[in-house]
This record gives sequence, structure tokens and C-alpha cells, in this order.
Amino acid sequence: MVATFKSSLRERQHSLIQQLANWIEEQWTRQFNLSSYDIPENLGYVEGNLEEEKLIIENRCYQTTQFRKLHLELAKVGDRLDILHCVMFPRPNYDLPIFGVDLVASQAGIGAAIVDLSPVNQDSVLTPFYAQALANLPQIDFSRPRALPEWGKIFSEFCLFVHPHNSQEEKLFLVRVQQYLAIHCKISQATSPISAPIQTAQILTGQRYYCAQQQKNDKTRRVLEKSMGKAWTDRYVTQMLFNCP
Ligand code: BLA
Repeated sequence: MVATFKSSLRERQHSLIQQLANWIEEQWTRQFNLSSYDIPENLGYVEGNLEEEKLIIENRCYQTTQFRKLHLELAKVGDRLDILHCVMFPRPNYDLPIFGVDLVASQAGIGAAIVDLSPVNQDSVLTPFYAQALANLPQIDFSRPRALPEWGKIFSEFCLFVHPHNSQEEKLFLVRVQQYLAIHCKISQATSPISAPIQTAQILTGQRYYCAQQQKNDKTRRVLEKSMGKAWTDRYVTQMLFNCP
């Protein structure tokens, strides 16, 4: 049992980020038997300000029977940006997609909101349980959909990437993340591990590809490099955000 963490950073963040962070942790605590996860040295809590703007990062990581890493990261860049980053990496002997969310808020509101359940098996397709459950969700129309970058071919057909236009759309995005995570918790717990080494190796290859593509996100790197420098950012992106055995 891991207590839900109270964080001073969280209380100073955009309300959608607070709500989503609280909800994700509540689900994890309620749905899984959480074990501790070894965060690489000095990367759990980070403060830096190379170029005046202060960056603060708080990470929480756990592991479970099905997941090698549950990661929730909250970050604040001066008074300019609030960020929520969440990824659930399955163990390679489970044929499960990678759940990922990224929220980027500025004073003008949430500029980028993305959620997906990304397939990493050999065929890069969601298993029928996932595809059916996701296809059955009621349709929601957002007024400002955003186009995925080139590296975003890792995402599924159910990937939602939007610029929420007002608080009503922010709420709709929150609901959609809640639905994706509820589906994921339910199916992942009903999924048995696979024993065929070939299949496990294929899933590991898929996870490595997912991480390699995410590491190409220059927008994330730029934010981190400004406060922490290039060498630190390389280590953070490869060892903390998108690490793979
Ligand atoms: C975009 N991510 C961004 C942007 C910033 C960050 C500043 C640009 C926002 C915009 O275009 O409006 C920054 N994100 C961060 C930082 C961290 C972070 C600093 O997580 C962590 C310290 N990114 C993810 C995950 C997904 C993801 C898990 O970490 C998806 C599941 C996606 N972020 C993602 C995508 C974009 C983005 C697709 C848009 C990139 C683009 O348009 O080029």
C-alpha cells in the first residue's frame, strides 16, 4: 500500500493537471498492489535554473505484477508552463498497450492534451478487447484537434490529441482519460502473462521503438535543456522518461 502523495507543486498547478494527477494516483492505489520502483539517482525531485527560469520536477514511480513502471511526473517551468506526463509501461511478458498522457499548460490555458493506448506487439495493433472497448465509447468532438508530429506514428487510431478550447473541453478531455485508464486497468488485470520467449522479445522490441520515437520529441528536450543543460537532458529522457530494459 502506497499513500497518495501530497505535493506542494501540485497545488500550484493548472487545475486540470491537479485533477488528473489526483485521479490517476487514486486509480493506481485502488486498482493495483503497488511496489516501490528505484528512480535513478537524483532524478526523483529536480530543481534547476540555468537560464533564469526555474524548473521543478516531481516524479512518482511504482511497479506492479503487470507493469514494470507506472510513472507520474509533474513539472513547472517558472510561471510559464505546467506539465503532467504519465506513462504505464507493461512488463514485456504481458501483451498490453502503453498508456500515455501529456498535458502542457501555459497562462493561455492547456495548449496540448494527448492521451493514447499505444500498441507495442508485433503487429502494432490493439487486441480486440481494447479495440472494442475504445470503439464503444461515446463520440466526443473537440473543436481544435491537433496533428501528430512525424515521430507520432507509434500512437493508435484511438489517440486523442487536442488543444482544449475552453473549460468544458478540458472537462471532456479529463473524462476521456478517465475512460481510457478505466478500460486499461480492467483489461490489464484480466490479462495473463505470456510464456513464449519469441512473443516477449517482440513486445520488448515494440517498447524500445516506442521509447526511441518519444525521445525524438524536441519540444520536451528544449524545455529541459534550457534549465538543465544538454547532458542532463539526455540522461533524463533516456533513463527517466523513456527507459527500456
Ligand atoms: C508536446 N511536450 C509537448 C510540448 C511541450 C512538451 C513543451 C509542446 C506543447 C505544444 O505544442 O503546445 C513538454 N512534456 C514536456 C516536458 C515533459 C513532458 C518538458 O512530458 C516532461 C518533463 N509526450 C509525452 C507522452 C506523450 C507525449 C507520454 O511525454 C504521449 C502519450 C506527446 N507531447 C506529446 C506530443 C506533443 C507534445 C505528441 C506534440 C509535439 C509536436 O507537436 O511536435
